[in-house]
Amino acid sequence: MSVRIESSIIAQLQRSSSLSVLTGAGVSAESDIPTFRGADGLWRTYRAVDLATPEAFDRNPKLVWEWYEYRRHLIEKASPNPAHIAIAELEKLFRDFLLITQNVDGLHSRAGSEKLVELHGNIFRNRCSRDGRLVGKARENDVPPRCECGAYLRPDVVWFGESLPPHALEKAFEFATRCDAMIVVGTSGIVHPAASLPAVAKQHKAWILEVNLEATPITGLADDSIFGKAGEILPQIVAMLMV
Ligand code: BJW
Repeated sequence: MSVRIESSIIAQLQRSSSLSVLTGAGVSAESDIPTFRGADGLWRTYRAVDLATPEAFDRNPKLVWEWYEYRRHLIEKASPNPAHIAIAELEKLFRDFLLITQNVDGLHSRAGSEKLVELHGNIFRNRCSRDGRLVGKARENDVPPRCECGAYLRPDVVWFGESLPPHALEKAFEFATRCDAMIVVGTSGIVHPAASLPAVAKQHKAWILEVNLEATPITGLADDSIFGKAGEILPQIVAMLMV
């Protein structure tokens, strides 16, 4: 079923020369990757504090590693959906563009996005849990595998209470202060600092469009909201921009 896109939304995008797109787990939902907080979200089955904190890893590294292995297998089997593809196409339509994603699944890159920052890391990379160095090959005898220094490897993702990668964070906030428009797609808008980006963009006079199944804390500050599936709405926006 197609959702009606107001022509004023298209006109606003046509007036913009720099566009930022902020994405969350909802953008990958139509690739059958579970979100975190929805009805079928990961946090309904698993507790964030047991799996996505440095303390959880210290307490039970095997449990945490196996949970990430399970998710890696799920993501490996998945393919980018029409929302990822539309966002990759948006990149080509704007002179100045930045995709800021909270997703760790790498599906945006697989869809062809190039100008992107991954705020919460990437589930397919590993780093040493002792000094944070990225590690390609691991000693596989243990679960989790170990770095050559003997410490466990951990996925290169950002857990609660940890700092975000400084370069990605800086680039995202810098772009938010100077973009003309920001599209916020498929995020519950509650995890900071990512959730502050729309407010920062708005303070700097950007026009904000939210695309989500439902209202979120972003809805109040968004200039326009379209409620529905990202995989249906974003391709329509791209098609209307290309007419
Ligand atoms: C669809 C759809 C479809 C579904 N189409 N839409 C300021 C205030 C309060 C707290 C803090 C603050 N600053 C920092 C904090 C602490 C904390 C935080 O934000 N806590 C809040 C929960 C209260 N933040 C941190 O700890 C961050 N670190 C940090 O700030 O360091 C400095 C510091 C530390 C401590 C105190 C102060 C400063 C780190 C955050 C790391 C988040 N990590 C995770 C896990 C990543 C690894 C992994 O994947 O396992 O990142 S948690 C999880 O949430 C994941 C996501 O990227 C993130 C956001 O979730 P997202 O993407 O929004 O998904 P959902 O499921 O919540 O929402 C999906 C949405 O899609 C829904 O709205 C649906 O409706 C929609 N949807 N299908 C369109 N088809």
